[in-house]
Amino acid sequence: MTQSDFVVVANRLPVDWVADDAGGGAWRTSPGGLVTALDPVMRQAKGAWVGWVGQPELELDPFDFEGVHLIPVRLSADDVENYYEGFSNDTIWPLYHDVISPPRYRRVWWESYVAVNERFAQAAAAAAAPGGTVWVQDYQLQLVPKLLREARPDLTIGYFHHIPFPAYGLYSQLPWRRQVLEGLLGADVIGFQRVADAGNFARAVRRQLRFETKASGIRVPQEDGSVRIALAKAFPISIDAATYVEMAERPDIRARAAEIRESLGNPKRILLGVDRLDYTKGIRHRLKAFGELIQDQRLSVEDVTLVQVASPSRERVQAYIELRDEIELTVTRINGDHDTLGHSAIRYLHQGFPREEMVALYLAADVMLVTALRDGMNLVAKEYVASRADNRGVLVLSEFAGAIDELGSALRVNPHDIGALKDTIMRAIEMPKAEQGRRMRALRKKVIENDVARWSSSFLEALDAVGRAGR
Ligand code: GDG
Repeated sequence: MTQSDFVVVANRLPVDWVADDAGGGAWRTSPGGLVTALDPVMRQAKGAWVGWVGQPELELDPFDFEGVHLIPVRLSADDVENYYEGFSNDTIWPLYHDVISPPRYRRVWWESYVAVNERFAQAAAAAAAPGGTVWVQDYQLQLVPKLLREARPDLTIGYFHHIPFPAYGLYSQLPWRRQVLEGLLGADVIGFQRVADAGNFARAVRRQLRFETKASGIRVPQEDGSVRIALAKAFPISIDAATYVEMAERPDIRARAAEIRESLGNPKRILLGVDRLDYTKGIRHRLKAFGELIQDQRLSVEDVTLVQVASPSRERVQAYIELRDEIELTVTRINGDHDTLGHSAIRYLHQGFPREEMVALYLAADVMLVTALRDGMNLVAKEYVASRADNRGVLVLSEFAGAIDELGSALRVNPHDIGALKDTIMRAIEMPKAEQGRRMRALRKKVIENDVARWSSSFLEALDAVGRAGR
């Protein structure tokens, strides 16, 4: 079996199986920043990627695709129910997003999480060459760093956490809080989105495990009496900004943006929300504020339309089923009360769209509403900014999204404060062009300078420094 010097381990492989009409099909790279960011590193290092293909019960041999060695991990239907939908998405996800929805603690889910993490760790241990580097991604695989270190002490191990790490008072609810911290501390570098996330993690380690921390370093005692230093630091993720800039300049995409405006009846202002349909994204708060502005007659449906793309997500998890019902009831009520025959208050789309269409929507939108109640980073905010090469448009950004740390020139809002949210939406709608330009230029500078390539290279440099120190 071939081994690689660089291995990525993520819940999902970076490919989707696209079936054709003739009963066959083909693999296609799944669109996403992580794949793009790692592509050059993967090709150069002849890297391997360990992950699930996204379909239960499918047993596949490793295969090469576009220069990357893909190593599928099989998940049974029970694994999907307990490890993925259960522990990952109904325990960790709500707990780490400040219990916006109550987390459910079920022992059978935890047992499955342990078993599946062991399977991923074994696959990674087999795939990595002696002295190689392994980069583990995200909250589904928090136990992998420790398991991997036990199996392969020769490896340099990184872990990146894409979602928030909660304050200790919340984290300490987790019945398996010690095991998860120990799992993560198996890594040499543990990356977070925000400085505050890294701080919450270090505090949990001090309180639960009594390990000492100093600046970003955590002193992890080893069995032989020595001490290993694990680094817990912020590496804010970003997007492939150049691709968005390019797409925003394409004549076909610009024409499509004009067509979108036309099809909405050329309103004076278009507001846009783009989110996975998730309770963390604050879609209900956004709809409430917008509905009240129309009700109060501060806005008219003749002049302003809200386009809300809510892409389908985790549709078998109960909290998501209930959220969808609630949002769709709210949209229907607002539209029913206020639509005219020619104009709709809200254009709601429970669909996924190609990336070109997303950029056309960004270009068509005068105001982008990112009202997350808690979000690791929020890439949609950065995509909107990168797309606005015309230096027009206003970003309304929640202070609970990681992106606010870099995007201070956005209109900052606390989405729980509906009164403030309404006023901020009005301010965005009425903002003079000169102020739009000033703010957008500052935002674009940040996003273009700190793109996803810089994110991955700064993480890998930190990891490499630790690896070299240990050799
Ligand atoms: C997690 C963290 C963190 C959405 N709908 C469509 C579509 N999208 C794309 C967006 C964006 C991505 O999906 C969503 O990224 P976000 O960052 O906004 O949010 P999560 O999915 O919750 O991601 C988050 C991120 O990981 C990275 O670390 O920022 O905080 O929760 O790229 O454009 N893309 C297309 N059609 C859609 O309908 N093509």
